[in-house]
Formats: sequence, C-alpha cells, structure tokens
Amino acid sequence: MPAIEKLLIANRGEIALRIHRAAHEMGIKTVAVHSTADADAMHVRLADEAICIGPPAAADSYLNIPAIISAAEISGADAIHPGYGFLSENAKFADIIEEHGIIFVGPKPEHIRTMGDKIEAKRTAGALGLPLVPGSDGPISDLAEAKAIAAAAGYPVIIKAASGGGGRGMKVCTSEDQLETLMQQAGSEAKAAFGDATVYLEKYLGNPRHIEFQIFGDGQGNAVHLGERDCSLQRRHQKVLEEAPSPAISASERARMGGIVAKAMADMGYRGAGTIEFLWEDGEFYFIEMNTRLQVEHPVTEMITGLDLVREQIRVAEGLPLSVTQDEVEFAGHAIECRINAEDPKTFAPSPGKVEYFHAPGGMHVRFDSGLYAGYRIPPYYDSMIGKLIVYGKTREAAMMRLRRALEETVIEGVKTTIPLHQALLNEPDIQNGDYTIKWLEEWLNNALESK
Ligand code: MV4
Repeated sequence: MPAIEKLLIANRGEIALRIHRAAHEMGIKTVAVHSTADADAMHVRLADEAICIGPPAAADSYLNIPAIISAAEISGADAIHPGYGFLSENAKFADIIEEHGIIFVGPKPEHIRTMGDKIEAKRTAGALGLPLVPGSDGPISDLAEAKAIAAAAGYPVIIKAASGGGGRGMKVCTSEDQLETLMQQAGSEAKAAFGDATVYLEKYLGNPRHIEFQIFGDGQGNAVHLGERDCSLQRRHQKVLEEAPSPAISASERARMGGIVAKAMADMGYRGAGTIEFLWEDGEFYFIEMNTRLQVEHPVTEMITGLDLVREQIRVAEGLPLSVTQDEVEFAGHAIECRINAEDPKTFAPSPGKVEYFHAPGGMHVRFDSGLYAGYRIPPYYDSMIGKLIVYGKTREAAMMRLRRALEETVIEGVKTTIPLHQALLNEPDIQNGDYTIKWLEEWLNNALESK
C-alpha cells in the first residue's frame, strides 16, 4: 500500500474533526464531505477541500455511497476514513472503496461482514477462544430445541436478533411457558427493524458491567490490546460516561483477558481498530459482540496509553506495522469521558439551535473534542452529541476531581446540554466508588423522577 496523501473523511461532527487533526499531524491533506446542513461545520472549515454531497437527511448524504465515491474521485483522495456510525460498519461500502482502488481506513470487508452478523460473530469468537455467554450456537427456530437450550442455560434467558446489536429487538424470558410467544415477537420485530427474522438465545445476565477491550491489528497476523473501557453507564443503550481502566478490573485480569483477545485478533488476521464487547459478572467475562470501527469513547484509551488511535488506523491502512508491540504498550493513570449532548438534562429531549456563547474547558490533562464554536447552529437532523470532555488523572480520584473542575468551567449557552446531568452523577457515592453496573443509571434516573 502506498502512503496516503489525501484522506476523505466520510463523517461529520467531532469525529470528522478528530480524524482531520490526526491526518494533518501526519502531513496528510483532508477532504470534508458534508450535507447542506453542515456547510458551516468546524471540520468543513478546517479541511483542505470540502464537497457538498447532498441534503440534510443522512440517507441522501452521509449514507449516499455513490455521492461519497464521486467526491473521492473528483478530489483525488486516495483513502477514505468512515469514522463511527453512518457507513463505518457497512461491508459493501468497504468493498466498493477497494474496488475503486481507494484505501479503506478500516478492517477487511470480510471481518466487518462476519461481525455484523451476531451469530457468526459469536461462532467466530468462540472458535478463537473467547469466553461466550452460554446459549444457542446458531439461530433458533424450533420451539422444542429452544426449550432444551434454555433449560440447559437456565432461566432467565434473552432472545436476540442476529442482525441486531445496540440492544434493539431483545426479549428477556423468565419461564418456559413464555418462550414461544417471545420468540415469535422477537422474530417479527427483528424482521421489521432489520429485514431479518433470525434470532438466537442466551442465558440472561441479571446485573453485569459492560467492559470492552480495544484491540488493533496490522492485517498481517500481529495484534495488540490497549486495555479495557468500562461503559456500563448507559441510558437506552446510549453511553453517557466511559472510563479506562474499569474500576472492576485488576492489572492481572487485564493482562490475562487482553492476551486472549489480542491472540484471537492476531489469529484472525484482523486489520485496524476493533472493540471486543464483554458482559462482566462475578469476575467472569462473556463475549457479546465485536465492533469493527473506532468508537466514540476511544480517547480514554488514548489518554491512558499515550497512543493516537486514528494515527494507528492510518498507519495500518498504509500497510505499515503498528507503532508499538504489546510489550511497549504501557498503561498509566485513569481517564474519564463525559458525552455532552444538546439535550434537556432531565427529559433528554433534543435541544438543537444556535450556540450563543461557548467557552471550552482547558488546563492540564483536559481534552475537549468538539466542533462547537460561538454562533454555530446545531442542526436538528443528526445525533445530539456535540462534544466529549475527556480528563486524565494519575488516579481515578484525581481524574474525578479534574472532571468536576473542567465541567464547572465549560460554558455552552443557547442550547440545553447534559452537563448538569454529569455534575449530578459526580456527586453520587456509587459513581465516586466505581460501584455501578448496566442497570445503575436508569434506576437512578427513575428514582430522581419519583422523588419529585
Ligand atoms: C445481554 C444482557 C444480559 N444478558 N445479554 C444490550 C446491547 C447489546 N449489545 C447487548 N445487550 C445486553 N445483552 C445477556 N446474555 C444485557 C444487555 C444490556 C446491556 C448491555 C450493555 C450495556 C447496557 C445494557 C443495557 C441493557 C441490556
């Protein structure tokens, strides 16, 4: 693979800016592609070239493959970075890019395809030696078979859509007499949402943490792990706050599990950035899914390892080796990220509109990834995340104190944001102690509503 000279960024918002920054630090020119709603975005201003690819609706712009490929051809871009969301896990998009002789800054299309099918992903992970949640090893259609698998796993069980992910189309089943109805419901909901009625079955874990390992492969049989992130604080499958390392994991557990995931990715010949998601309960890891993209929360990993993950993605896309071996990956300190959304902090109703005033937090070990500026109009058509505040500290306690300080000095006027939610969370003893699971946030939000 030749060196990349011009990179097209097929995304928007803070991640488009994040990718532009890494590219420019490597001497690579950038092409922004944007919808008409994003003509005034910060990354569009900073990019070397900008091409409008369509109207506001994502289906007509950020998901418009012919428009994006045309923009790459017209601008002479030799590589495309998909960011996260949109086309980032679309194997067909990766195929088409490579068919045009353009470098896809991402995994091999076959690996995107495999991991996009949750049943194939589980089968592959199991074959590579990752620990799985007990359950069916393929699709379930036959009721008698489902009953036998559920009885062996033990109730409650969960029925999931093979084409799902992100929590959509899941059904928890507490007893055998509900199984038939819930299987049918899950199947028809999956068909409606994903065009595929295939479902599978797992033992339901009642109160786990969501812990994910960051991995990187060079596509030539070498891979490293960059430790884990704890993403248990979620609301309706949207992460709210992430941290690295997980408050629940010791250095020896990290090394053991990290070794297993890195070996698996090396054996697979994986290329680029990937995240292996686990549920963690009673000291055990259970693989659930793999994400074949850079994730929103990647900066917490960057803070504790000192590595630039977008730079690593570009390196391996160019055919270069990773810049570190596993022995050279050092974990130091603690990092926390708050997702700042333009939303009402109590109702979570979106709050797009004009940013009348903006002051970014700063100071030692504070990072604010955002395309915000005073006067910017947050468009109503996309995800409400407008920025990420990431802080680093030598210890978790130091990081929490710094986060409190950085949130205090952030000023965003004109739209509502989730900053007050983060401030309230930092006052909770369970959060201060790292004592939370995937159920914690929604229970806490429910209690806050009831006590009014
Ligand atoms: C589970 C589970 C309990 N047991 N699987 C939700 C999103 C999808 N990636 C997997 N999810 C879950 N799978 C078993 N066998 C509970 C969840 C789950 C969840 C997982 C991670 C973070 C937040 C969550 C919130 C609700 C349910």
